[in-house]
Amino acid sequence: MNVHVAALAKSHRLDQQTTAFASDVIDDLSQTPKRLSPKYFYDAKGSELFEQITLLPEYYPTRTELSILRDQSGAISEMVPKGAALVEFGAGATTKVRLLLNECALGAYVPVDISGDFLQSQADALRKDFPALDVYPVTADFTTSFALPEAIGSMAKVGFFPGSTLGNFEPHEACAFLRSARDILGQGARLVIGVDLEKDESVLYKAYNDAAGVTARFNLNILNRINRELGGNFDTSAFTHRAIYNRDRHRIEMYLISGKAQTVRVLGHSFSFRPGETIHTESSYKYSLERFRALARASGWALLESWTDEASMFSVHALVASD
Ligand code: AVI
Repeated sequence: MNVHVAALAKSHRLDQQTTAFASDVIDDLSQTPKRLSPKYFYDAKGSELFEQITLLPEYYPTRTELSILRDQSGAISEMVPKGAALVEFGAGATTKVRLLLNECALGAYVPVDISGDFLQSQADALRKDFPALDVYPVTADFTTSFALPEAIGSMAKVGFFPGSTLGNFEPHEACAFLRSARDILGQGARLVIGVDLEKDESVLYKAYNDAAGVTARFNLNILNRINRELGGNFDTSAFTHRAIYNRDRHRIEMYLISGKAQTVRVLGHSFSFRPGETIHTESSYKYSLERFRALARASGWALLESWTDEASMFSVHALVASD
């Protein structure tokens, strides 16, 4: 963090998380081209908008992954040793993990998420519906190293990373995450992971440019969040959402585009925009089965099995830590 942001954080009495947000926003808007990190989409409003995205007719990933987990729950549960602890990286809606909890004889469930309050409410709901299951929530940024609860020390470990969140990491970050997950879970661990697949560009385009404009509101909300939490003065009506598919890099790229020449202030910093200038807010990588398997291999994991839906829109993989 630069000295200036540290001083500002002190004078504005910002907490630790908001200070990190401020520091990243000021650094990222100072870059050419400008960017913002997609991890800041998910405040309460952004999480609500994301839940709405998952229900959109054009947004196929969530319902397709759910159908694979439902159809293959028997085969997936065979990859999960009896009495194992299931460690979920990031805790969203519990719909997906419930499919595994119904099928696998788990020893414990360990959801890991940065948002402690949300985590506790999800853990409480699961305890109510699965009274025999030990739930040990861990409040941590799952992209960094964290300690597993002592209570699961002797249990076999299985990681769970659904939703193709891996696709929002740059390839080097995806590799670092998979290596870190392997270190955290330990020798002999397994990992069940959801990965979105490359497909017809028009299907991808529509999934990120939905007719109802929910993805646009989700994208623009990051500017509202900067206004709310950092006292920024973005005029959100002067920016528009755009998502394109970059075929060479196998990724959807989301941008916010300035509709005019304007200057925006955030915590005493000024950022000037030209008409048409972009802020790159998210990449969503789409993998072929081969490219994902190569990434897993290079990150310390061997493939046990892969499952896809009939149209090969989405994939779920069971991996085992290689020695
Ligand atoms: C969370 N993540 C996997 C979503 C995706 O598809 O990359 C985020 C998202 N962005 C726009 N729509 C959905």
